[in-house]
Amino acid sequence: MTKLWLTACITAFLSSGTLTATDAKSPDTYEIKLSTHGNNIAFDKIAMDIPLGKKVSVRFVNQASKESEILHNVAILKPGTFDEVIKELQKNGYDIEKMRTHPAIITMTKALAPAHEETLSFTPEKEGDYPFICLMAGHADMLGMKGVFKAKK
Ligand SMILES: [Cu+2]
Repeated sequence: MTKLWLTACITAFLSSGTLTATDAKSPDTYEIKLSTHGNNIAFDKIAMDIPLGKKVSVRFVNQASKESEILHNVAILKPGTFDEVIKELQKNGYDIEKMRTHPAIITMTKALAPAHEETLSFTPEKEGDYPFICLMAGHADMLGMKGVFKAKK
């Protein structure tokens, strides 16, 4: 009898656990649209507040004109790592794909041609300023193509 009751309890516990896990897979996603500022070597937004501990989805569109042929990307960095990322990028001759495995880079798009887009997502687990930068040669370091996501409770 006790055994049966226990089994029922465990089954109930397991199925409720499964339900919770399923629910946790579809939390509200905080959506952000980011683009270039037309043909300028700049993003259309410089600073944005984002919720802590929630999935943030960033849709980035290169809005430069087709004739401009300007490539852009977006890399989202761990707080406080801007200088080290730029140093490494300059050291490797602006090979942006080599940066993909850099420990300071949370996620990044590929180099995108005009009118192309890519969506990234990440979940800021710690309060702080998460820089987002364009890794193309000179864009972030010389022309200031960068901004910051401010993760707050
Ligand atoms: Cu750029």
